[in-house]
Amino acid sequence: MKKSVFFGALTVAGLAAGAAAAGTMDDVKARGKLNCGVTTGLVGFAAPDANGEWNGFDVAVCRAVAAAVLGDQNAVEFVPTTGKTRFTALASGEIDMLARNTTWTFSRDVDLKFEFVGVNYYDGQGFMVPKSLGVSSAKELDGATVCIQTGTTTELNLADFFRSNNISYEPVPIETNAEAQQQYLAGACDVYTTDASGLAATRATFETPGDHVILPEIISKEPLGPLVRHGDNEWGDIARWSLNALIAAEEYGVTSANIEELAKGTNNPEINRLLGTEGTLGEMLGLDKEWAKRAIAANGNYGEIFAKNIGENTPVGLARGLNAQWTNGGLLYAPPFR
Ligand SMILES: N[C@@H](CCC(=O)N[C@@H](CS)C(=O)NCC(=O)O)C(=O)O
Repeated sequence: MKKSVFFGALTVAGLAAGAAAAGTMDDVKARGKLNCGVTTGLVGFAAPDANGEWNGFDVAVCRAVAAAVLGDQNAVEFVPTTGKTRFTALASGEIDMLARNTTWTFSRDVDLKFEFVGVNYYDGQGFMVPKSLGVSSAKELDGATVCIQTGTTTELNLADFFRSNNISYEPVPIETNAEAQQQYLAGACDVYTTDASGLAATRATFETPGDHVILPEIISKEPLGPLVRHGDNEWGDIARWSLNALIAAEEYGVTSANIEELAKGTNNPEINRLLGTEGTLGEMLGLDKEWAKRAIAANGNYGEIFAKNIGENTPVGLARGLNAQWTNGGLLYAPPFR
């Protein structure tokens, strides 16, 4: 055990000390499987299909890491977690990483002692209401009942927003998105509030999505990304650079269609370092030369993963917006592979 962990009494108390010790990569290799925490189900982000196979934008991050480390994107045990249980699952060692639309905040880093390895979706909190409510702004929601998932930043932002606008609300606390959807459609609350991406994903599953509107206000910053425990930098590096490999691949035009060809060597040294035909980046991570090639080949580059799971041609229908590459006016910017 290289490092013991102390958790604040009100945060994730009562966990086995030392769960965050280094050696996660060795544990994952010995087990032959990555234990990856995801949601209990959010269409487009993480959800099992009819055969029980998990798919989605967050699931693809788990699969990329499994491909990099274990050579098999299917060597993943997907562990469903709620807003409340996700941090205990990670702190206790039940999961090796969490990829579950989780917002990078100060207290989750510094107090809960987790390391966010990057951002895979820049988001913000929004509100959805039935059209029949006749509301066009969140500021008109005085006195509304609001469905809200517990253990989330959503809860805290909601309180801040209503307080700063001098209006009141009645929370209807809920554990999972499925339950929130059910309660909202049953009229148990006037409003559902969560990350705007989550609202789009939820509305996409409604029988008549057009009966519901997403209000114009985005009341927070929600940088969503994968996280690991503090105290195991080697493992953090693997998760961070696997995500960066997906982002860089899009920037350099490396796709699932051309990766085999490009992996024979190109005249672009950065692509060569990324795909392992030049340099020793894999070795520096404790992996082989083709770690990033496998991570990218698993489900394609960041843009392919976005388009397939949540993009404008899917029912979720999200535009790239802030999640465009920096070369297209967005915030996605992978540091150099050198
Ligand atoms: N980003 C916020 C909210 C995350 C969150 O829990 N979102 C809900 C609604 S989009 C969700 O993922 N639900 C899936 C589930 O219930 O498992 C946070 O990190 O606290």
